This record gives sequence, C-alpha cells and structure tokens, in this order.
Amino acid sequence: MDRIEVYIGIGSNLGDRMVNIVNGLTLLGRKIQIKQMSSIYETVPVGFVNQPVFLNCVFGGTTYLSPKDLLSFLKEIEGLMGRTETFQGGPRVFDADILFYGKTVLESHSLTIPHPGIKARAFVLIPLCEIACELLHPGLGKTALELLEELKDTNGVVFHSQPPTIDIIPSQKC
Ligand code: PH2
Ligand code: MG
Ligand code: MG
Repeated sequence: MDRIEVYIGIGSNLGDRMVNIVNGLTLLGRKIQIKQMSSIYETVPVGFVNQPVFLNCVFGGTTYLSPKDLLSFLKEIEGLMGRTETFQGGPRVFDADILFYGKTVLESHSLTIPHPGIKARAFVLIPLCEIACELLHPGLGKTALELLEELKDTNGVVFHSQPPTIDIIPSQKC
C-alpha cells in the first residue's frame, strides 16, 4: 500500500508541556514519517476555558496506517504519554488529532476526517499555515490560508518557540 500524507495536530496543557510534546512526537515517529514541523504556539484554551494554557503545534508526514489504525495508534501514544480520561475538552498531558488524511472525507461514529474543528480553531490553522498554507480542505474546498483569513478571532495564539527537532528511531519501519 502507498503512503498517505497526513497532518496531525498536537496539544499539551499539563505537566512539562514542552517535554510532553517532544516525547510524544518522538513516539509518533515510530509509525508516521514526520516531514514538516510547525513552530510551537502558546494558546488560550478554546471550549472549556477554565484550564491551563496549551502548547500546540501541527506536523505533516506520511504513513502506511489506515485512518482507523492511525486513530488507534494516536490513542496508544496518548496512553503511553500518561493521558487519563478527564472529560471531553478537558486538560491533557498529550493530545494528537488527525486533521487531514490525504484527500479523504470520512464520517463514522468514532472518526471524522478532516477534523471537524479545523475551520474554527486558530490554534490549528496558524501552525498549519506555517507548513502548508496551500493545503486544500477536501470537504470545504478552501485552502488552509483561506480558512485562516475567514477566522474572526486569532487572538490567544502566540508564538512560543521554534519547531522542535525530533529524533527519529531509524530501526522502526513506518
Ligand atoms: N484542545 C481541545 C479543546 N481546547 N484549546 C487549545 N487552545 N488548544 C487545544 O489543543 C485544545 C483546546 C480539545 O482537544
Ligand atoms: Mg484535540
Ligand atoms: Mg484528541
């Protein structure tokens, strides 16, 4: 099977957020070949606001995993990172969301691709535009940059640091 180009959104707002992001990305590198990495942004919580500020970033890469297997893999890594279920939208050590999976548009009870929150979330669109502003949203027919331009409120997303460099473990085929 061919590799598929995927974009993944990463977040952390508990513990040492930067360490969580670097460790989580390193684990994700086992099965996703990371190609483009955005800067890290510090972002005000969206939705449930009474929680610590997040660090967020986005990366693009390729994988052999199917959408379902990719979702299971992300959940597995979130578990390895020590994530425990609090409540939907609540604080988390490490969150990894499928934003795009090639040009796939998919809606099932467990998975919606592209991620339904993309067009409303500056903490996704700002880092995404850094690495792939021309990326076309296959459901909405608009580029990442067009979606960002439509967004009224981009406050609350502040540059934090340069893209982290991730040690990819070469022995693990992905
Ligand atoms: N994730 C959420 C809910 N709210 N807010 C910010 N700033 N960053 C996130 O990653 C985030 C959020 C649910 O996944
Ligand atoms: Mg999320
Ligand atoms: Mg998630």
